[in-house]
Amino acid sequence: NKVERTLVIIKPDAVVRGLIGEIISRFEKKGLKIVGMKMIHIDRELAERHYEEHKGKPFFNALIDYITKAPSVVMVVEGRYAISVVRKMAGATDPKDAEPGTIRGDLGLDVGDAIYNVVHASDSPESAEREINLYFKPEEIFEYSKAADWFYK
Ligand code: YYY
Ligand code: MG
Repeated sequence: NKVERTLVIIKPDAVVRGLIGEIISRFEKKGLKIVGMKMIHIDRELAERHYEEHKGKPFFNALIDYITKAPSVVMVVEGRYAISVVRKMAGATDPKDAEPGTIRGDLGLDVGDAIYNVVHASDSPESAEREINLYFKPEEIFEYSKAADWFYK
């Protein structure tokens, strides 16, 4: 019964396509708790820090162009096994391979110079901690009860 926090980014392609509500709604319906959320236009410096593990790869520059092309919505999402659950909800990296039922499988297909795939989700406890700290100050993350919390206690 491990409660985790993970970083989700609703990427620029999803924002300009009007999919913010659809994506947030999936996490809410699953029973995950949004404990931090804001819209930001990610700049190149932040993008390069976020994706530092991919520096030097052929798609790196196109990936930075993509993620800085329009505003994003960044969220801290909390819940039981949230890191792996949200990765599963996101689906495979390339939307053409992502299963229907997943966010990428249902909402994406076209790509640009990089793989435009609607959302980012942290892939491990270490990256979740690093990425949450990259985008959020402690006072931007909230603790609150949801209506159904009492039921599980
Ligand atoms: O974690 P995830 O987003 O599913 O994929 P990563 O392998 O970490 O790659 C990060 C990001 O880079 C991916 O969401 C799209 C882009 N990308 C790409 O444009 N081309 C690739 N061949 C691989 C990844
Ligand atoms: Mg990744």
